[in-house]
Amino acid sequence: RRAGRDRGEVRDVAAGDGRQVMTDFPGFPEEFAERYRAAGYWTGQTLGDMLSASVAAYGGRIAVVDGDRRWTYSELDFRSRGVAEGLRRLGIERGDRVVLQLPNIAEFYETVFALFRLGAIPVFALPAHRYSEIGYFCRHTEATAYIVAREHEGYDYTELAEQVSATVPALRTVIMVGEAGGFVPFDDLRVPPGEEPPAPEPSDLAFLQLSGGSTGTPKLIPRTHDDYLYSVRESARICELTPESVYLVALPCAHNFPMSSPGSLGVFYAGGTVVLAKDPTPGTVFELIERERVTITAAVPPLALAWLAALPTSRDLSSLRVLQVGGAKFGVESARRVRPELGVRLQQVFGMAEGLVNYTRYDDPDDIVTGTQGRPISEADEIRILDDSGQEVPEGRPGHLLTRGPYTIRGYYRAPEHNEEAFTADGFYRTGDIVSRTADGYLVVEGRAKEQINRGGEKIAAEEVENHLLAHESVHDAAVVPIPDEYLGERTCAFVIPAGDTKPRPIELKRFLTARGLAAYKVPDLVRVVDEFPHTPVGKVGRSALRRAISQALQRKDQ
Ligand code: OOB
Repeated sequence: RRAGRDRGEVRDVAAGDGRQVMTDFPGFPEEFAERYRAAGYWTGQTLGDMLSASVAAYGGRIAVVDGDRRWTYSELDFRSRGVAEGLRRLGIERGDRVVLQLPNIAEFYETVFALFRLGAIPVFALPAHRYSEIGYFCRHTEATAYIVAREHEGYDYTELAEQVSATVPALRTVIMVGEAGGFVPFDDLRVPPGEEPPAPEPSDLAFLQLSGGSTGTPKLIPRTHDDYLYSVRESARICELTPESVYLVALPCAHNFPMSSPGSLGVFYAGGTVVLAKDPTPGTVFELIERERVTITAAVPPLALAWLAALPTSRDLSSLRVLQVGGAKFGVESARRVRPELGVRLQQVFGMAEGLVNYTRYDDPDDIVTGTQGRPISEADEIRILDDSGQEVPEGRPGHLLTRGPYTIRGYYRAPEHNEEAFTADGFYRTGDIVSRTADGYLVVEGRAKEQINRGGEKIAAEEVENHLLAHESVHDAAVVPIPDEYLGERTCAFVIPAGDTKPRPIELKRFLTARGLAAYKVPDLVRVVDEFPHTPVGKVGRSALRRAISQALQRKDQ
């Protein structure tokens, strides 16, 4: 093994020439790693080992359903070993980063396990991402390959793939699922399995997950086999997954929630079945619940509300036991509707790709299930709730949530400066969430301190959008803030100060952002051109004043 680099701890930028040695990301300090191993949280397995164990125990059972395709555990495993060999033949090796942008199709799992077996590092992009995001992920991780599907929801990814391959020098290979044009067809990877590649270390970096972020550039989250598997196993236990469980992936499969809370990986660990929904509309979802006898699924709040709004249905939903809701705050009024209207148990999930995940438990009383966002997975999850001056707040009072634990990262990937701010010296992650804690240790999300918009579970970093707006010649300054929205929880409003006498038109700015390759969900819903921004006493842009101004203006309009 190539020590250091594979562990993701030290990147071998030659020292000696006076340059600083660069670290990919801060790993868990040895003292903590030892403690987590001794406590049995980290078991020394890799995600590939996890699949192997399930193949041994449940080989003939169905692991994945995608339309008419039904793969058993043995078949998924065999296929992923073949794809691993196909990738190896293309020169993809251990430690290589591979940007993966696939919709909810079975190839996603085939590829992810192939990469895990090779010890190559998937970078999980979302289908909604465009050149601005994908180009950045490829460059920032020095990815050697990009794997994408030709088409999804009416969008043809060819041009995006061409643009990425033309502008990212380190990228050697673009692999396309479906009609591949000039790219490597995914089917070419499907060769007989080769010799078993040397297994990655459990403490190695397993993949890079995306952060919602609050900064100008998206941050990448380095998760190891050891830490992620712990959260997967515990999530499967808390959610009582068994080989009989049938989990419907309605959210984008690469997101942390449907991947590991307990998500598809929790199901693979437990020997159950993962069913992929190509879109999350009630029509598609209800049909799949009936046809596949789905027992559990996960939604963001607006999706859960859309499903409730589509009731009653002629579809038989009686197999469904649990609806998980998370990713954004699910209001108590909405939460109370789930059991009576859908006839299933609600589970609230408050998680983050950086680590910490909270669940309400199945045996919790109704007021906890509807009124809180759950409690941490592990007794080893350390929670601090602090006021602005860094003091612990009394029970029940809101404060900044900080956390540290056996599956929470100690720093982002290749972001040393940002890590200084986002983590305390003793390794706590500053989540940017404002929460309060009940006497029983349940967390209630009260708000947010980070400059982020949570648009129905989709996270938008204000600064990232502002930077794109500032690139427009008629924009002197920009501030992007959330505005309340009945359905999405929040939408985005961009305030802009014009650079000269010509006021930029909102539609023109939106088109400009789209043309710059910004994902559509990040394009502001509203654009307001103003002469100046309010300022706080310390001279920062008065974001809360802007939020108030736009909310009041919209309310006036509604009346
Ligand atoms: C999940 O992960 P991310 O990384 O997309 O976003 C994390 C952020 C949290 O810091 C919080 O601001 C917000 O999303 N959030 C919630 C929430 N769940 C997440 N805010 C209020 N109520 C909730 N239930 O979103 C994620 C990852 C794993 C499981 C579930 C969600």
